[in-house]
Amino acid sequence: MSLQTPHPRYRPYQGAAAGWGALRGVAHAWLDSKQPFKNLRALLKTNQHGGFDCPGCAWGDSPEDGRVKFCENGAKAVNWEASGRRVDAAFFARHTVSQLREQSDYWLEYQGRLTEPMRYDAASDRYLPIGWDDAFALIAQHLHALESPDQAEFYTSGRTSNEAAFLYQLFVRSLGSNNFPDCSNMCHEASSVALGRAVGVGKGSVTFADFAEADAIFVLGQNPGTNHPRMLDPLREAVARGAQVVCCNPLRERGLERFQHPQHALEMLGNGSAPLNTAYFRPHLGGDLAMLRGIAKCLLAWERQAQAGGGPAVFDHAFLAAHSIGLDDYLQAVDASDWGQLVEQSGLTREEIDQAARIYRNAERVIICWAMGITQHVHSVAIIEEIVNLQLLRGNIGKPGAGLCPVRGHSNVQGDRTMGINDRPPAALLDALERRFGVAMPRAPGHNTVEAIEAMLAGRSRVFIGLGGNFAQATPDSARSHQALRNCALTVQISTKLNRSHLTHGREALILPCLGRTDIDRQAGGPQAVTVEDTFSMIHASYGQLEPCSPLQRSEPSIVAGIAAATLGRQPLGSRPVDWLALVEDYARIRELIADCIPGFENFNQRLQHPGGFYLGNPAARREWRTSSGRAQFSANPLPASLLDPRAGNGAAPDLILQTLRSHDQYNTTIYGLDDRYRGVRGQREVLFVNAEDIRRLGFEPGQRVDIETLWNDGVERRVCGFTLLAYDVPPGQAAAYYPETNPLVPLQSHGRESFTPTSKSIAVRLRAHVADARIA
Ligand SMILES: Nc1nc2c(c(=O)[nH]1)N[C@H]1C(S)=C(S)[C@@H](COP(=O)(O)OP(=O)(O)OC[C@H]3O[C@@H](n4cnc5c(=O)[nH]c(N)nc54)[C@H](O)[C@@H]3O)O[C@H]1N2
Ligand SMILES: Nc1nc2c(c(=O)[nH]1)N[C@H]1C(S)=C(S)[C@@H](COP(=O)(O)OP(=O)(O)OC[C@H]3O[C@@H](n4cnc5c(=O)[nH]c(N)nc54)[C@H](O)[C@@H]3O)O[C@H]1N2
Ligand SMILES: [Mo]
Repeated sequence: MSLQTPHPRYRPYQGAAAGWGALRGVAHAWLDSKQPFKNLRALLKTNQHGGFDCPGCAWGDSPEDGRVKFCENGAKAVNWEASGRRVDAAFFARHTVSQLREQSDYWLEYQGRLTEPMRYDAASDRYLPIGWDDAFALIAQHLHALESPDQAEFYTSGRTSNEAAFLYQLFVRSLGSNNFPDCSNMCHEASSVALGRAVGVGKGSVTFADFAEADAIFVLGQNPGTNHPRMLDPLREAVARGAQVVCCNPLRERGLERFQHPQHALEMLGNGSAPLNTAYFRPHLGGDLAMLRGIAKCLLAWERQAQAGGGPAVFDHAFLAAHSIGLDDYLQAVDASDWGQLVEQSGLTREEIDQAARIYRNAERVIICWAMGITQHVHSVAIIEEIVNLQLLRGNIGKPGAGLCPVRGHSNVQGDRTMGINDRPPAALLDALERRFGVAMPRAPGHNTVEAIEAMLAGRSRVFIGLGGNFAQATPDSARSHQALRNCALTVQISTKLNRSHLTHGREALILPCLGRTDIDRQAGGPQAVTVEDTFSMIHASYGQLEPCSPLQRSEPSIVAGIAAATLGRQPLGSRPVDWLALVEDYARIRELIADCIPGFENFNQRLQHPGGFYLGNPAARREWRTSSGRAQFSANPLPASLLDPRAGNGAAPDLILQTLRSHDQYNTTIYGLDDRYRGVRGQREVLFVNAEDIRRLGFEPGQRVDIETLWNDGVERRVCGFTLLAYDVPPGQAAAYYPETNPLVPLQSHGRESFTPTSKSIAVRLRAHVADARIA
């Protein structure tokens, strides 16, 4: 357990990414779990056939390969879930909720696994035990008391299995609502919107195998060394066979620069670590649209030269003619984007853009990967449409070794959307559900995360149910999202570990403890598997390996079924009734329903038996375009007038533009420790990364403590206090700090156009000296 120190210790990291530091990280997480021997056996089953899917990230693996498949941060996730510590009734008897609220997020989760259902008791300000049936009855009573089912919010976090997610959406839609705020709204929603419109499917078009065939891989706005460590493997292999890996990131992320394979012991003993990138560009926050447009402008110029001089074409004309629409309008937009603006907005020089364009042109097959550095801006949908535009010009979609790769976060966030966790469900899904169950499904759009917070704040929604996650801390504008939860008549959190969402509750509140991915899930029909979908649309089964730490924990599907049965009765649905409780006796029964309703899941139970699972397929990867025009669509977006929302800054020039990101020692709101190894920070998370010149320009000194305030036009004060200024290699005008500590700074209304994703990577801020000032010793 790393201890909080009053001042952060900073020493630049000299080692490679992964390597010995990673091995130490694994050993520490493992020993700290309090049940190392049990967990070692579990670890070896991570991502193996017959084992469980790693509850870490959504990166996929080669289905054929039998190697050890866990990484440092996957091992942390497993050991964190499989903790030997317990948060039981005795724990809650010792602490009032007000006392628990004083503790850090780190401390709360560190206390261990939740073991039995608890109900908040206002008189004693404590959580007291409650039986499962009474808990379900309380939820049913609150849901029945609503005038409309749209007065409740049904949140999902992306660890939820396909089986639980399918039952959950069926239950909520049977009640009559599409209110499905989910973590995806804060994550890859812009990818879903942009890809859905441009190529017909809101998912990536590549599979794991494509990485071995790519000539160039662009990695935009992503820190895989920390957040998708298994992705470094194919990247390194690509460099080794002479392919180009091009990184675009304002920060020099260690994991993108140099890398040692943690599973190759011999390499680790040597000192050599392979350079991973072959080119590294550092754009402005939100500058990627201008950079990509600049690359397209170079390609267009070369294409015109080729046409004039009879050289080989730069564009893939056969592909463009057969598959695309909107090229002329797009090329006009490219012509209209002038170099002065492209250079200024991208933060790159004309020469750098030119270099990126040459790499792009020289590659026959290009994969573009991206994550939160791309999706959490105001104009994220336009950035991702520009990724598609670029790929279309050279036919880089739907051929081996090329394509679109939004790298998903949570291990089943993509599967949850496939199962219908969607506030704007496609009509085809609702039609299929109606056909299968003979009951009318709600057609009006439901609430996404931002709209759910607004509805609870305004008192329009009065019940909140969270299927996993940590709504209070993951959402923007913490003061307002906390108030939103407190406004509710009932908040219910289905969770594995204690977090702030349990302590920021409605007038009545329930904590329902559930099994995690690593736990053996026994139902009447025997031990059950659940299924998940990775970022490459591979569906596979996950079997828990560890004995649950309490007989009172229940699985997510059985909790959802319990709520549904209590609310709707045992046989609720239209002409083809569903017996919720019978369904969870054997999850194969749930999968039969999924097979009946969700395209691509025919013979689900049989196909699941295949080692490594099965590929759901993606029409765009076959060059079938399920768009409004039946073709892949160019988008002719003008460059944004500003990289920020016009309301940001509120007329004043911001001191800095802040991005909020993850340290190496956290999983979203779950804080494993207070160190960020690759960035060289130890013992503290309340640090602000700024370059030394900006620190001086603003009249401060490195090591000084500051308060950070948001500039936004609604007159509301948003501030976090006492952050230590760390002189760091950040481009001028930018700053970085950790999520979730800085979530109070993100205005609820500051979200992506069309995506509603909070702009967690571009917040206009001003710094003030912290009153009780102190310096790094
Ligand atoms: N260990 C671990 N694994 C995780 C998670 C975790 O918290 N811990 N979280 C999971 C989840 S849910 C997700 S969504 C993913 C998140 O994975 P990432 O997207 O890698 O997560 P962030 O830490 O938000 O990193 C964003 C990166 O984008 C860069 N960036 C920021 N703004 C811009 C920009 O405008 N342009 C460019 N080009 N780059 C920019 C930042 O410098 C940073 O390197 O990871 C998943 N995996
Ligand atoms: N400022 C800022 N805010 C952000 C982001 C950012 O980059 N910057 N990133 C956004 C992104 S990409 C995401 S995905 C969201 C994440 O938002 P969430 O998914 O809501 O948050 P997590 O921190 O992943 O949730 C952690 C909690 O989930 C519970 N849990 C863990 N495993 C299980 C399980 O198997 N079942 C159940 N039922 N519960 C479980 C535990 O109780 C744990 O406390 O945050 C978003 N918020
Ligand atoms: Mo995410």
